[in-house]
Parts: sequence; C-alpha cells; structure tokens
Amino acid sequence: MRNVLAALTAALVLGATAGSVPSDAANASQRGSCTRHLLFCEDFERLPLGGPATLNWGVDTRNGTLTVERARRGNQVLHVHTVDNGRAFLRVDDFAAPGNRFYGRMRLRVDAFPTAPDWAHFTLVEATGTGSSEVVRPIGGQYAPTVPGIFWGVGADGGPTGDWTNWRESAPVVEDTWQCFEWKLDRTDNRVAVWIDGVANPELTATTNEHGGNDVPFILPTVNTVKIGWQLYQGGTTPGEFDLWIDDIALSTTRLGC
Ligand SMILES: [Ca+2]
Repeated sequence: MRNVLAALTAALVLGATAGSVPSDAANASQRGSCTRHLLFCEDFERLPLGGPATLNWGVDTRNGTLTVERARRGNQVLHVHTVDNGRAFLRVDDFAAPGNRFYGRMRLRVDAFPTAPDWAHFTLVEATGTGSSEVVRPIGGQYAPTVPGIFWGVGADGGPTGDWTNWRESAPVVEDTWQCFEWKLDRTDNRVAVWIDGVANPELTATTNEHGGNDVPFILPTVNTVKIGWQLYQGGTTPGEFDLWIDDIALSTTRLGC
C-alpha cells in the first residue's frame, strides 16, 4: 500500500504541475523502475541525495555508510561503502510474502572484491524471519585461495545447517560492471535460486536436502526482514575498503526479470 500511495502521490504531483515541471524532473520520474505494485520497491529516484531519508526502509551499518548518489544520465543509485569487515545494509522491515514465496531483483556494480584474507566471505542479500533460525544469504560469495578466485554462492548461518557458503566456480564475480541479480525464496521445498543477468545458474541453488551445510534439513524462515548491501566477516581485508552501487531493488510475488 505504501508504494501504491507513493506512486499515486507522485502521479498527482506530476499531473498538477505538468506544465511547470522541468523536463529533467519529468524524465527522472518516468525512468524509475517502481511503476507497479510490488512487495517492496526502491529505485532511489525520489530520494534526496546524500544520507538516506525515507520511511520505506531502515539502515543497518557498522564501519559503513549508505549514500544516495547521482549516476550516469541523472539516474540515482545507492552507494554502499564499508571499511575492512564493516557492514552497510538497506533493511526492509515488516516484510511479508504470500505463502512465504518471493522473488528479488537488484542491479549491482562492485568496485573490487576481497583477495585477502583467505576465504574472505561477503554477503549482499540476507533474509531472516520466524519459524527457523536460518539466516539465509541468497546473494553472497567467498574468496577461494585454492582455485584461486572469487565466486558467488548461496549460503546461510545461525541455524541447524550451520555456517556455509556454497560458492561455485561456475559463478565467478565480475568487478566494476553493472549486473542484474535475481533470487527466489520458496517455502514449498525451502528452495533458494539465483539468476545473473537473466540467466539461471542451477548450481546457485539450495533446497531442503541439497545445500552446503550440516546434513540436516534446511528450513527457510517465514521471512519478515530482508537486508541488501554489503557485509564482510573477517578483518584485515585487501582492499581495505569496499564500494558498490545498487539500483532498481524490487521484491515481488512473481519474477520481474532484468
Ligand atoms: Ca535509480
């Protein structure tokens, strides 16, 4: 309802002042991706530049900052900055998906991923809730010195399956490039699935009995909180600071595509 009201308000404002709105502002309003009713949507187009000032989501940081910035062609994005093993997340509270089944989507550019310490582990999307203590991490990854390389992997922590990141060599990270990430969480078979730039990667999947943790069932929580941003868990990182830019975040009952 919040998004519907925001869209209605924006439409009314545009309609009332169409003759006097500068073309840049009108274009910015049309360019945003939050044009229909979704469980959650943030394209950063209607936020003031600088530190976040919105009632639609919260901020969870430690040694990190979130800043709304203007990117190319006036598009507004969220700049996530952290130092060493800090964190900076946009937090969606009071989330609820019908049947506890939902899709997520975001566009993402990461300046540089960690190459130290060995097994440096990072999370970009985390979902938590009730009924299961699993902290579900559909989008995250790890530096694997044995390959070597840095790879995406579905993971979890805090629950019976333990602390695991099922990184896959089929999903190497790409630095300094805008990519589209989609994920699905489905309570039906406790499935987590991931698409990168619209292409499914079946290896980036977890289900009740197929996951990277202890040999016990993986049970998704009834999700009420989704965090999107960056956290790295070990100190003494290379590089010493991390910068990424996120845009077009959406949580939806159906897959949105890129
Ligand atoms: Ca935007």
